[in-house]
Amino acid sequence: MKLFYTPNSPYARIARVTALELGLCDRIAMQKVTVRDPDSELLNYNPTGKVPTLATDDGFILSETRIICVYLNQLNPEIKLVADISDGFLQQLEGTAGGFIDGIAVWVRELRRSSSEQSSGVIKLERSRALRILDYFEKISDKFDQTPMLAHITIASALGLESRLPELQWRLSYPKLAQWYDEFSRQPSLQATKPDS
Ligand SMILES: N[C@@H](CCC(=O)N[C@@H](CS)C(=O)NCC(=O)O)C(=O)O
Repeated sequence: MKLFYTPNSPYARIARVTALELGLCDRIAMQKVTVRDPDSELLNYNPTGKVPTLATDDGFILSETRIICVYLNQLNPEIKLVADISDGFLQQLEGTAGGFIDGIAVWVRELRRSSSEQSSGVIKLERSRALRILDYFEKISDKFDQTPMLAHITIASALGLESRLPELQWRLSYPKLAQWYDEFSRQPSLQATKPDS
């Protein structure tokens, strides 16, 4: 198997942490690639050009972080990393975490555009979405634990974008979440996949 990634992609980070937590790294070749690049090697495999991409041993090319994590989890089903269908709370959290990272990623991308191309409407929308979700996470943070479930990994990967999103300034307003995040981030799989600041 081959996992295509970029070192700073929060989505690829989720797949990389998942592979580490499931103990699958000796079965997966990690292939660093470029994105948004017409010469990227990834385009020979996946027309979406997005990371993470997983090339499976049986010849399939998987896109989308959750699909990749579900695939990886079934290779080591003894660890339950993806929310089980019977666990309503974790499914809910996984979905909200997915909406959180999607919104933050849009916000970061918008800020990377030149200021004349940026949309203040998009930035305002994503800022309020992120704050709403952070309010919710703070309220339920006593239900978070340090188990590396997909929901937790997704939230941590999204919050890991803080270095590229100084406007977010979330730590003081969300102290319980910050405490959970700082402890969760100390785990070796999170440390090994830390984005460049
Ligand atoms: N919905 C996708 C999002 C993945 C994604 O957007 N990845 C970014 C890197 S963070 C990417 O590959 N961007 C390349 C591009 O936009 O062409 C997933 O869940 O995997």
